[in-house]
This record gives sequence, structure tokens and C-alpha cells, in this order.
Amino acid sequence: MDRSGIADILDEMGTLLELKGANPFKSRAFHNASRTVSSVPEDVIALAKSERLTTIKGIGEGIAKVITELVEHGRSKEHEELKKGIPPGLFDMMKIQGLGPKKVAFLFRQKKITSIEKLEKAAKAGELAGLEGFGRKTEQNILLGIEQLRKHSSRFHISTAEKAALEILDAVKSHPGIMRCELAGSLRRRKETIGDIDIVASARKNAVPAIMKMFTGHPSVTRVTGEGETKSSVVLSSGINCDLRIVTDAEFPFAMNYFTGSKEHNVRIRSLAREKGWSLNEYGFSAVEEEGKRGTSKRAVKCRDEADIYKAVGLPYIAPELREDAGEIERAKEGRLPELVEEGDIRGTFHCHTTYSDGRNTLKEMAEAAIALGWEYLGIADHSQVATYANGLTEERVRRQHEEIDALNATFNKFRLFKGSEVDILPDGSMDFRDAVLSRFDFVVASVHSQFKMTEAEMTKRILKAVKNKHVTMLGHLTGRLLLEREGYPVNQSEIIQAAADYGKVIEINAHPMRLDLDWRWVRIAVEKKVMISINPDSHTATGLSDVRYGVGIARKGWCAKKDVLNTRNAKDVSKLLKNE
Ligand code: DGT
Ligand code: CA
Ligand code: CA
Ligand code: ZN
Repeated sequence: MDRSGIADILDEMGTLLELKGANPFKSRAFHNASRTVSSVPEDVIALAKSERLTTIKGIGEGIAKVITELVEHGRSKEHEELKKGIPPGLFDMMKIQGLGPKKVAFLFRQKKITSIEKLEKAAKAGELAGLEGFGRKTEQNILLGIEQLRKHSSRFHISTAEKAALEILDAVKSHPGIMRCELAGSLRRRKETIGDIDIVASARKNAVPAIMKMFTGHPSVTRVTGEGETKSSVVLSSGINCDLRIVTDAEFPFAMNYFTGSKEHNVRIRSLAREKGWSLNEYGFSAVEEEGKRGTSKRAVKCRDEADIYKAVGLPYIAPELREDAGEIERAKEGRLPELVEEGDIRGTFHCHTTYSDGRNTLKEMAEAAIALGWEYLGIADHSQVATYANGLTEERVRRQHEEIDALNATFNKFRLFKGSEVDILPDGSMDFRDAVLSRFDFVVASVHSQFKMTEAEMTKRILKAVKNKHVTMLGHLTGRLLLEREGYPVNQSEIIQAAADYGKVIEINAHPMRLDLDWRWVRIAVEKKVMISINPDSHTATGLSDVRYGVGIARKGWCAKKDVLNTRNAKDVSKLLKNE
């Protein structure tokens, strides 16, 4: 069993203990161990084999024994004991927003509710409202939660999908029979969430069976759902499905183009091909035999790569991120496609948290991580005072942080930290620091973190007030959505984008894979209105800085060129831009 499999089981054991009402310290130990196993730099598998797991902080004797069993036998006795008497449906129930192990265990004991279906029935029949700790409101929220869950449960965050995909892609790629091999589908188009992983490869014919075997036998595969000569399908340990298609090298560009999608984009390209007298599918172009013209039809076109395919239908190459049939084909025809921002254009970022508020790494560690990424600057933005749940900074602590930033900046060569804050937009639209404090920052990110339950008109008014505040540099995670978990609060994005344009404010693409907010469909509108975009990781760890890559994907989907993105500018230009505000 691999690391992520072990981490999942430890986590499940923690939850099982919670469901059984065990000592909270014990269940927490398992949850913590799960996080430890997936994040420590040490080789957990090797340590397990040499019985040295307890040298890792947070792994005690008991948990070490479980891990060793999992590594050696792929299962653990204690885990199986814990599972006894716990219906698997309880785990599904815990995915409903607002339902934790305590409530689920209670519903199980009191009402024998063992699945989402039974829960839904009971809630609809009004059978929960009388129970201890449950009211009409809870009942309504449960029904709402079930609806949300159904809508989202078959999709995954891009970070989860990408991690799982790259692991198995690298393995397949390493086979000597492989000629070309790439990710296709929504992952290649950098969609905000992913349904399943699509891999396309070309290979020498005699190697295909061995490659398929390697794919279906990969350690991250938990179930094989199809195995054939051209296509195999598996379920990975993260629960995500993955398809591998193997074609000849001549077919490869066509298969890539087809399986990258989107479906809507494909349909358009196919009809362009038809206009030229070809039929196009995942294997190639072939001549359409027109009536009365038999024998005179065109010969099939050979294409070495996707650019050749677009050229054959009279278009310049269209980047995968744009392939949504959202106007890209018309633009391509006019030769006016945007020159999209690239990961390599990024020179720094804003909106990062440190140990001053709820981040895990110190100022210095965050700076060092940014330097290691080759960046010229990093904008620190810890939480403001009202955010006590996130250890928000008081005015006094802001002063101390600024002293530390000044001291650190004095030690850097060609790198600087910008002083910022993620300041709460209070319910009445005012900012959570006095003007005198706000004016001490190099930049201010304004975000809503509380009181989401407002009408659209109220929320829009609240945020508009922040846009008009002269101390505010940029808006953070505009809708507050958490992908696959929580819809954003209702807000008139169009009006806010217009105001940002009028008042010269930046809007962030929050690059955290759970957020990706501003949504790319709105990024496009912001860019049209010449609103500057900042791609911010909202990272709470040093490693989280690299989440910027997901934001770059969203920026590209939103048709951002390099010039549209604040953090493609060098430190000097950024510094000038921030001062003018
Ligand atoms: P996902 O997996 O839901 O995140 O989204 P995709 O875009 O990866 O969709 P998926 O995996 O169902 O199919 C991969 C690509 O294959 C899709 O983007 C376009 C192509 N494709 C699939 N079914 C059809 C179809 O019926 N017609 C056409 N033209 N293309 C299709
Ligand atoms: Ca897919
Ligand atoms: Ca697929
Ligand atoms: Zn925030």
C-alpha cells in the first residue's frame, strides 16, 4: 500500500473512533497521523520496513503498528475491528455539510439511519425536528446539504486529480514502448473541477499489452473496470476514474485533440473540417465522399501535432484552456487570440499567510520558499483583527510584523517582502482596521469571511463599499465559494467588476484549488473591462505557494495575457503601481 492509501485508512480509523464515541484524543491522534504520513519528507514505507516509524514526530507505538501492517499486508486488524458494526453509509452521510461524526452516530443509534437515502426520507417526513439538538432549521439544512452533495460528488478538485494523474502518467511514460503520452480531458483544459482523468498515448504495437498491464497494475489502482487493446479504465485510490487510450503515433494528435475536448469545441472543429470536405474523428481526417464527385475527393491529411490539425481547418493553434466553445473559434478565425499568460511569467505573488495569523510557516520560511521558486517578491497578507478564529493581527502585532519585514528585507539581495493584510470586509462594508493602520500597508486584500447570509443586493453593496475604499488594493476570493462544498454567497459580480474597473482596483484569482475564485468565466469579463488580475495562492504553508499554477490555468481559461496580470510585473513596477493607489 502506498502513502496516500495509508493516510486514508488512518483518517478513516480516526473517524470510526469518533463514530464509536471513543476518547477524542485517540481519534485526533489518528487524524494527525494521517496528515503526518502524507506530508513528512521522510520515506514512510522504508521506515515502516525497518521498524523506525516512531522516530517521526506524532507517530506512537500503536499507530506505527497499524502502518507497518498496512505496508506489509495491505490491511490492518485494528482497522477491520473498528469497522465492525459501522455501516459504510455513515461515511457518505458525513459528507453532508454540517453533519459530523457526532450527529451521524446519534442518528444511527436513535433512528437507525444508515444511509443518505434514509436520512433524506426522515428529514422530508419531519422526523428529525423533534430529536435532541435537531430543529426544523437543521432538517432544512440537511436536505440542502444532500442536494449540494449530489450535485458535486462525482467531481474532484484539480489538485487531487492532477496529483493522481501525474503519478500514473509518469509510470506509463517510463515504459520504453511509449512514443508519446499526455494528459487530455478537462485536466488538460485546466477546468476548476475534474470528472475523470484521460490519458492518451502512442506506442509501438507490440508493447501495447505490456503498457496496459503496467497501467492496470499500478500501485495507485484500486479497481480495474475495463481492459482492452486500445483502452483500459481503472479507479485510483483517490476514488477518481482514469482512462488510458493507446493509438498509433500517426493517430496521436487526432486522439489528443478529440479527448482534450471540450465536446462542444470538438463539434465546432469537426464542422469546420466538413466545410473543407473532410470528416474528422479521433483517428484522423478522411475524405467525405460527396455525391457526384466520387473518386475526386481529397486525400486524407497527415498531421504531426495538434497545430497541424488546426492549420488544416484554417485556424491558428488554440490552447487547450480556451477550448470551451466560448468564442475562441471566432477569435481564432480573426487571428485575434490572446497571447496567454504562462507560469514562467509569474515573478511573485500576493495574499500569503504566516505564523503571525493562521499560516504554518514563518515570514522567513515563506520568503525563502518564494526565493526558491525564483520569485522577486512576496506579498504577505495575514488576517485582520476581527478574524480571531484565524489568529488575526491586532494593530500592535501588525507593527511588530512590519519591523520583522523591514529587518528581513534588509538581508535580501534582489528580493523583497511587501507588507500587506487580508482585511475583513465587515458586514456594513467598512474595513477591519482604522485608516491610520490601513495606510501603513503596501497593499490591502479585502475579503468577506463572515456573515455570508445576506441578500445579493446587501452583499453587493457591502463589497462595493470596499471597492470604493481608497486603501483597498484588491478584492480577495470574490464569491467565497469552496468548490464541491459550498456555493459562493450571492453577489452581483458584473457590478463589482465594473466598479473595480472604475476605481482601478485589482481582483484576485484565488489560486487555492478549493476556491479558484474569481471564476474563469468572470475573469474573461474582468479582462475585457481592463481590470488588473492578481494570481494569489492564499497559501498557509510554504509549499502552498506553488498553487499559483492552478491560478495560472484559470487565468488562461479567462483569456488573460501577461499584461493583464499584476504579478507578472517586476518588483520595481509593482512597487510603483502599489504606491499610486
Ligand atoms: P470531465 O471528465 O467531466 O471533467 O470532462 P472531460 O472534458 O474530460 O470529459 P470526458 O472525460 O467525458 O471526455 C473527454 C473528452 O472526450 C471530452 O472533453 C471530449 C471528448 N468526448 C467525449 N465524448 C464525446 C462525444 O460524445 N462527442 C465528442 N465530440 N467528443 C466527446
Ligand atoms: Ca475527463
Ligand atoms: Ca473520460
Ligand atoms: Zn481569505
